[in-house]
Amino acid sequence: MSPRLIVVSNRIPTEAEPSGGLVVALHDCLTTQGGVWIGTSGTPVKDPAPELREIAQGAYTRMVFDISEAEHEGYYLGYANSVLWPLFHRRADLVQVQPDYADRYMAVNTRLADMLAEFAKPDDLLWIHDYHFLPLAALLRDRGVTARIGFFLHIPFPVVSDILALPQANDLKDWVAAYDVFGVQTQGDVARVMAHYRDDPDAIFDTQGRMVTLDNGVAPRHFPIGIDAHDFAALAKARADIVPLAMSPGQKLVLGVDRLDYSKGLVHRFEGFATFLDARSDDSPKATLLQIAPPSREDVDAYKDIRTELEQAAGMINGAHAELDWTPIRYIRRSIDRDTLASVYRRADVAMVTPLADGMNLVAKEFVAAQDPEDPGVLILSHFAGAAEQLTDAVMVNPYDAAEVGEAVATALTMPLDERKARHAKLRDNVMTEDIAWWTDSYLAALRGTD
Ligand code: GDG
Repeated sequence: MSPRLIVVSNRIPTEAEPSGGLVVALHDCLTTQGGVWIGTSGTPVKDPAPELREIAQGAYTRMVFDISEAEHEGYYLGYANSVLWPLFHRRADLVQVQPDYADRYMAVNTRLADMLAEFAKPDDLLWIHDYHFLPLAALLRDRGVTARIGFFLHIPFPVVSDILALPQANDLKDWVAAYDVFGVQTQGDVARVMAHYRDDPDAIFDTQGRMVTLDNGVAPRHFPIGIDAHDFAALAKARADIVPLAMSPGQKLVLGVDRLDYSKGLVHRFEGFATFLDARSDDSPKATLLQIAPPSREDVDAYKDIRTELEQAAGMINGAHAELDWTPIRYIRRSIDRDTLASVYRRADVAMVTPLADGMNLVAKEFVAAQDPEDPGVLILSHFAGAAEQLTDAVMVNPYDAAEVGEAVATALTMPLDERKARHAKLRDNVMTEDIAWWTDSYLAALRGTD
């Protein structure tokens, strides 16, 4: 019998049939091998009980724990999303340092560690997800837990110089080193983790001076996350024509799909698209950038600013370039359902995935999977998306360089079919092979120590 798997993530799916790549993948592996999925209950309460509460049982069990209003502010909105998120996305300028943020973050992690220490058995496998729970293994080891504990960081690991802006910069090393597997998205992330330990007397180096393991014999490893590519390709094909897009014949569709987040580079993207518009001649194709941007974390100040900035940029660009039959930027600030999204991906001629920093970016992979291999669209991809390590046949751009982004749009819109097919075939091959099942299998093999 395989060991029981305990997955911990801030949010857990509440419906019996979850949707979304990662959630589905974890659901599938828990369903197959049984286990427990633990997360916060979602609604802050006055007086959180120090116990895990079972909310559903089936092929696996779902358990939640409560957090207080003050913890929601300090742990979730504060330390996780106003300290760690900006810092790890190279925006130290947006970090808000307040003493109670770190205290509340530690309070939530400590309470969870107490509950897990009581709950976990020595032969369980614990798989902790993301920046909300970085200290968990260190806290569990303090409580005598000997089970194997793995961590996966969905967002980029920061550069050493930025880590100094972290209120608990000294603790981060111990937090990382307490895991049996410290998983990150890319080789670049592995190098940044390693760099953090360069002066650590206990780190072990190879003959070329490269660090190979942390002091507990564990090395960070990269596991680039994938999508459920076969299913998504089938969905996009089946749904190709379900949505009327209100485009005139000959108009081209350029697509952006991102949570409304400053790390996604949306304002830079609009500016890049504007340089394409500035340079186009009357007979160039009329292209519309359709940006789908569901709001997120609206209680955090930095997210309010980005919304205003983006709306101003879209208004100015449309004011300058729109014609009676053509709106160059269409911006939808809400979520659309997955079938509709698949249909829009399928019909887009170009996707702009131009984050300033991104752990992986699943939109790039979804676009590739959704395209028709016989007449594929073109992916424009930022060097700073984790996906850039795998999707090297995209048109690569520096998202800070508006002129380069504008030229990439022009190149993508006029790319000959042969080149589009050749690039897409290689991209598709990667997305189909290194999919979400490959990712969960490789991570779990490492966590079991059987790889
Ligand atoms: C974090 C890391 C890493 C977006 N708008 C709609 C919608 N979406 C879906 C997309 C995609 C997902 O949301 C976004 O995933 P990303 O990977 O692009 O970005 P994050 O949310 O920031 O995720 C990231 C990821 O974790 C996994 O490790 O890749 O780097 O930041 O699936 O399709 N879905 C629907 N309607 C929308 O309007 N239905």
